[in-house]
Amino acid sequence: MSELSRAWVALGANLGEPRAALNRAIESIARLAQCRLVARSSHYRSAPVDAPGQPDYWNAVVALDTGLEPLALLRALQQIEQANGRERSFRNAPRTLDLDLLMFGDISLATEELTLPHPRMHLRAFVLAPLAEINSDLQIPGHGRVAALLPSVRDQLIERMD
Ligand code: PH2
Ligand code: MG
Ligand code: MG
Repeated sequence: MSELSRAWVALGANLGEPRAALNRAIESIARLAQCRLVARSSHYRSAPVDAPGQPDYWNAVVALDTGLEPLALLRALQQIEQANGRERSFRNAPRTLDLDLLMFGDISLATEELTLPHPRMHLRAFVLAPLAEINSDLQIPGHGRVAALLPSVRDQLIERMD
C-alpha cells in the first residue's frame, strides 16, 4: 500500500436487524484488502428521507485509508451489501444494508456507476451528523464544512443511539 486515499462511507439499514447489520458491515470494511479503518461514528436512528412509510433507519459513517481505486472500493462495498442480503427492487426501497461511498480523497467524478462526492450527502442529516461526530472540520467539495451544513438539515429527525 503506497499511495493511500482517505475514503468516507455511509452505512444505512432499515430491514431485518439494522444495528447488527451495521456492525457486521463495519467489521467487513475493516477487513478489506488494502484498507485500514480510521474512524467510525456512533449509531444513529433517523426518520426515512425520500422514502415515505418505511421503518426508521439506522445510520453510521466510517472513514478508511485505502490503496484501492474508487471503483474497486465501490465493488467491494457492493459485495458486502450482497453478503448482507441486499436486494435491489426499486429506488429507495427499504434495505438490509446500504453502503454509499461519500467521498474519496479529493476526487470529483460523475459516471454512470459512481458520483463523487455523493451528490446528496450535504442534504442529509443522517450523513452529516455522524460525519460531524468523527470530523466536524471535514470539507465537502462544493458545499463547505460539515459542521456548517448541519443547521440546514435540523428539521430532519435523527437521534444518536450510543
Ligand atoms: N437511505 C435512503 C433513502 N432514505 N433515509 C434515512 N433516514 N437513512 C438512509 O440511510 C436513507 C434514507 C436511500 O439510500
Ligand atoms: Mg443510500
Ligand atoms: Mg446505496
